[in-house]
Parts: sequence; structure tokens; C-alpha cells
Amino acid sequence: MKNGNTIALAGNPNSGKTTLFNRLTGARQHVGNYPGVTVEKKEGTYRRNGIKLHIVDLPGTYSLTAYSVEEVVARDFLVNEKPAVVVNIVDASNLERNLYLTTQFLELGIPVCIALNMMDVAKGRGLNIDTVKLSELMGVPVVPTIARSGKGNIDLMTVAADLASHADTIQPLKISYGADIDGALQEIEARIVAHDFLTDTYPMRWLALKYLEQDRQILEKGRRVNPELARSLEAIVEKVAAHLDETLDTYPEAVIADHRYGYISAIMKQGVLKRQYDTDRLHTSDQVDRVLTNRFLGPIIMAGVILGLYHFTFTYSELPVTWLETFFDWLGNTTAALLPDGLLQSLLVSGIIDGVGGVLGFVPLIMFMFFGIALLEDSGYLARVAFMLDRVFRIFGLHGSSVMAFIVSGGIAGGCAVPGVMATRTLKSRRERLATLLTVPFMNCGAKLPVLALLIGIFFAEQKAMLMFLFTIIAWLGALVVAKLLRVTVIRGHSTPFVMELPPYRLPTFKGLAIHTWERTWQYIKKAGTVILGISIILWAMMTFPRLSDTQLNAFERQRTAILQTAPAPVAAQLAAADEDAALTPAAQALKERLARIDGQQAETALRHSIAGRMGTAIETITRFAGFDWRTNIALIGGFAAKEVVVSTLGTAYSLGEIDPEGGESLADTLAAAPHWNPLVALSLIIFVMFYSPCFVSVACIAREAGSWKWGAFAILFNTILAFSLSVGIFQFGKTFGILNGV
Ligand code: BGO
Repeated sequence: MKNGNTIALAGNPNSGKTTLFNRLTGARQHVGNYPGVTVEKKEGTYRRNGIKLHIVDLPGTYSLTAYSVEEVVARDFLVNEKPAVVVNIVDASNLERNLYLTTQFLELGIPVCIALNMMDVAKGRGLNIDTVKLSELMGVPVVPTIARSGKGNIDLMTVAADLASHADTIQPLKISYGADIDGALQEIEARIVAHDFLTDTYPMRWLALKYLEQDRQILEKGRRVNPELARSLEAIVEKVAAHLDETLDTYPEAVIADHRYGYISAIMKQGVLKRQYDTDRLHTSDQVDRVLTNRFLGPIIMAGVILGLYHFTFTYSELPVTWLETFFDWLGNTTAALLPDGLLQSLLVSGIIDGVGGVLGFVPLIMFMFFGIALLEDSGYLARVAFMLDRVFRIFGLHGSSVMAFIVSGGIAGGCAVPGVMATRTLKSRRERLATLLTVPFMNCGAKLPVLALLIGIFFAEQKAMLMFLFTIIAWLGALVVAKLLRVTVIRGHSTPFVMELPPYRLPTFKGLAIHTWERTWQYIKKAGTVILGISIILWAMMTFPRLSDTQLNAFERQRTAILQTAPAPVAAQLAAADEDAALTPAAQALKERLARIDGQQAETALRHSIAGRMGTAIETITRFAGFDWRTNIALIGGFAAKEVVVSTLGTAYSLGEIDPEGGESLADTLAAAPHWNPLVALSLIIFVMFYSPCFVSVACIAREAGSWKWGAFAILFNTILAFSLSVGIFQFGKTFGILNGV
């Protein structure tokens, strides 16, 4: 319950608080001490134009963390006494420094009104402040004042009184503090909610932040109220602190402060603060930002950086990818040679080695890509990318905070839609949040990378980096257009202002980069070894059963016997005697190929006969308009579970239904040689994989975050229809005009 008409004056020391307090209350003031401490407590009454307010002047502080007794007093008053409004006196001539405290009031979720004081000093220093914009971006009223002369005081009190009368539902500000801190915050918040821990006094995110800031008062209180839970929360903090120390050579409080300043700096950069002439020397980060986030140069540099990243990844990973491919070929052939023909051999070779091996083969590529992304992230450049993209985002009805969700989902490459969908929690507007979480799955996540890398590598080998860049642009364009479409139809509504944090640039440490790269690469390997392995086995079973009947098998056997019987006896004898790699006479070679063709036909018939084969064949009548044959369909059905499965299933499908009589080649070689595959089919398939239904885990996450399975179903249907329409369009266009299809 808010304290009726109590207004607290709060701000940094020397911001003009006392001057304002004296002006507002005149003779109606009295001085005492806060209970238990020797900090002076000044109270008074403001009375004018029918407005009567009880004014309390809080001690001047720079922060709300319990470092000093003043900070504790100010904070306890705000939390326990719950004044109706906090009038935050901000020194306009030192805006960025003063707003640091403001962000903390906003994070506390209390009604705030900014008194932008010392406007005369700011003006004298050539500073031009757009108060309307500042108010819009921070989401609080801003009233310019000159406390010394009393200018703006009446307006200030009118606004404060107005805010006091309808300020019950204030949403606390949510600043994103980067992946590490945000992750820890979520973990702590979940426990706080589950145990209803101190939530009657403090907002949960604020409490979680205080834990990360190692706030003495809160830590002690926590240990008193629920020692066991407090220990577990402190353990989370210790873990993230150790991680930050190891990877970035920093600690949680510093990261939090950096992001708060980043948030403020981003507000300033949006035209809030303009210097008529440069008096202050610009901070190094600001100087670098003048070039890197420049309206014209910035996007060009950004495109160059991303293209450079792709070039680096594809060029340097090529050799190790070939080594792994060769290794899995060898492993498959050796296993096949060691085991007798039969179900076990088929499961191990076609199901597991060709399936999972296909996904694991791309580990070097994934590792190089993650290394590049870690470099961009740890240096602070990724935040600038988000900052620049935000300008574009607003045009499409999305929020600035959406950008980070897109980047986390694989906006540059290699992320995952699940944390991307979760990252939308920082969005306050439900409509913007929905539009974001429905479109983040269009990004090229780590699971789509092997599909893209495989097909680009086979069919567009000359311009790998350029193609990857093109597909990134297509993913973003697709996501933005769909978002706009959603925002003007099913989720209509206004856009809300936003602020993007710009933490200072820092030199990444090699250790930090190595840890970040390895953490993510290990996730990929683990997923391949568990989820993908499981799905591969299920799909193998679906591609193997039901098996051909004895009658069908006998028919093939009869064909083989007939061929051998009609062949000249010495030729058949040579073939029977020769081992696998022996040189054959042309006649024996021809006989071998005829027999292999029968084997191929049998394998194809068996695959078509299986459950998956029947499904793939059944929809081929429709999918052929997009250029997909029945084997590709099987892979795409598998891709509903997880997108890597498209590669592993293609591996299994081509391995089971062997169409290449020689066999034993990598999937890339097999596809390159397959007659119905060409660059046009590959392009159509890439676009389909990029846009069709999110994987099952993402769908579940979308449904949970959007609060209804309706949205999960929407994502499956809408995305698949969209992807199919795009692929059909591309394939039919290419076929008609003879583009890319080798005609
Ligand atoms: C001295 N404009 C200008 N120009 N000055 C202001 C304004 C304003 O809007 N508001 C306040 N000041 P406090 P805290 C001083 O005391 O209220 C001035 O800590 C001086 N003193 O007059 O004390 C204000 O309560 C000798 O200045 O702030 C005061 O938040 C020479 O800012 C100072 C010049 O205000 C701090 C100024 C002996």
C-alpha cells in the first residue's frame, strides 16, 4: 500500500535536493534523525493550488546498494515506507552519472518523476537535453527545473501529485545484463518465487540483483529468513562470479554497473543529449562508437565483420571437417566389415554412424563459428550490432530488446531458439513479445548450420561465405516481414520505446574465448550424442520397419540368380573369387554393377516400404513442386524433432536406400552425384529448412512463454506453410527460367 501523499526527494549529493526542498516547503519543515542512525531526516509540507504533499528529503546517494548508511536509510525508506512518488533530482549538467541512481529506482518498480535540475548550468555548458525524449525512453515524467530560482517547481509538484494519484501499477525496469548475469538472475528469481522469499517487501528481480551485487543487508536478511535457500542462492552467485572471473576477468557487480551505464549511454545516444560544442573529452568507447555505430559507416562495417566471420569459419574449418568425414566413413566401413549383414549392422552403420556422424562431422565448423561469435560478444561489438539493428526493428513493429533475442537465437549464426524465446521475457509489451517469440525461430540456429553447411558446401562451394551471408540476410528479412505481418493483423498494437545497453568495449581474453567456444561446442556435441542419437535410432527404425516380405525378397534373389546364370561362367567365377578391392576384367566389372543395381533397387524398395518411406512417398506428390523427393521428405519429417536430424536422416536414408552402386562415400559425395539433386533443389531445401516449423523443443517453449498451445500450433502450421510457399516459388521460378537447375 502506497503512502498516500508522501513524496520522497532523492538524488546524488549536490544535485540541488536541499535547495529544492527548502523552496518547496519554505517554513513548513522540521529536522530529526532517521530511527537508530545519526543521519538527518528532513520533512516538510508543500501546499499550493489545492495540492498538499508531505515531503521527505532523503539523504543524497549515488547508488542503492547497502555500501553506506545513507544508502541503507534511503533504500529502507523507499521499501518500507513506500512513498507515493519519488522525485528524483537529477543534475542535468552531469546527466549520465546521475541517471545511474535513476535506473535503480526504476528497477525497484517505484513511481518516479525526474526533476531535471540545474538546467541553467547545463545550458551554460552547451548541453542540449531533449526532455520529451528522455521521458519517453525512461518511461517516467521529466520536469526541467532550476531549483535555485524556483523555476519549474510548480510544474514539478503538479506532475508529482498527478503521478501519486494513479501510480499503483508500475512495472519494474528490466535491464538485460548479458547472458551470464541474466541466466543467474533467472535461476535466482525462479527460486525466490518458488519459496515466496522476501517477495512481500522486495520485487523479485531486484532481490536477485542484490544477491548478485553481494548486498550485505540483503544477504544477512536472507540468511536469517531462510538459511537453506540463502545458501543455494549464494552458491548460484559464487558460480557465476567464478565464471565471470575466469572468462572475462571481471565480477558480477562490475558487469551490472557496466550494463546500467550502457543502458544510460544508449539513451543519450538516441538524441537525448546533444553537445553544442565538445567540452568533455569523449570516452574511448564513445569515440570508437562514433565510427562503429555511425548511421552510414556502421552497417557497412557490420556487414564486413559478419562476412569476415563466415569467411574465416568456412575457410579454416574445411580441412578438419574433411578429416572427420573421412574418419566416419572409415568407421562405417570398418563396422560394416566386422559385423555380419543384418539389423545390428544396419542400426550401427546406417542409423548411428551415418546419422550422428553426419552431425558430428560439422563440429570443427561449429567451433570456428562459435569462436568468432565469442570474439564479437566478449569485445562488446555484438551489443553494437543489436543497437544498430534496433533502428530497423522499430520499422517492423518490434522492440529494441527483440534484437538480442534474435541474436541469441542465431541471428548471426549458431545460437538456439530456446534461449532466444526465453530472452523475450525482458519485453514488457505482450504484443511485441509475442511477435518476437514467434519470429526468432527463423534465425539460423546451430542446428540449421550443418544443413546449410552441407548443402552450401556441395552446391555453392565457390562462394560459401557469401552464400551464408545471403542466408543470414534472408532469415532476418523473413523474420522482420513476418513480424510486421503479425503486428498489423493478429497482434496489432503500438510499439513501446526501448533502450539498448551499450557496455564499454573490452579486450577479450584468450581464456575467456576458449571457454565460451568450448561451452557451446560441447553443447552441440552433447546434443548430437544424446537427443540426435535417440531420434536417429527412432528414425532408423521407422526407415527399416516393416521389412520386405519373403515373397518380395525372393523376387530380388531370383533376379540376381538369373543374372548370374546368364553370365559366362568364367566371369561369374572371377567375380565370386575376387575380394572387395580387387581389379576386375571389364566383363566382371559390368556384372558386378548389374548385381549392385539390383541391390540398390532392393534397398530402395525396402526403404519405400518402411513407415517413414511410405510417409515420404505419400507427400511426394505435393513436395515435388518444391523439388523434394521422398527421401528428402523423410529427412524433413525428422527435422520436426530437431533440425540437425535433416542431415542425419539424409545420411541414413541415402545409406539405407543406397543408390550409389559403389557405396561407402560420404553424404556430400552421394548428394553431389545423385541425379535429381542440383543447386536449385538445394536452395529450395535450404529455404524450407530455414523457415519451416521450429523444432519440437522450441514449439514447447513458445507455447509455454506465449501462455497457450494455440501459439505453438500456430508456429508449426504458419511456418511450414510459409516455408513451403517460398520453396515452391523458388523451385518453380528456377525451373521455368532455367536458373541454377543445370538446364
Ligand atoms: C551552493 N542551478 C544552479 N546554478 N545551482 C543550483 C541549482 C540550480 O538549479 N540547484 C541547486 N544549486 P544543494 P544537495 C553554492 O551551495 O541543494 C546549487 O546536496 C555555494 N554554497 O545553490 O546543497 C545550490 O542537497 C557557494 O550551491 O544540493 C548549491 O543535493 C557558491 O547547487 C549547490 C555556489 O545544492 C548544491 C554555490 C556555499
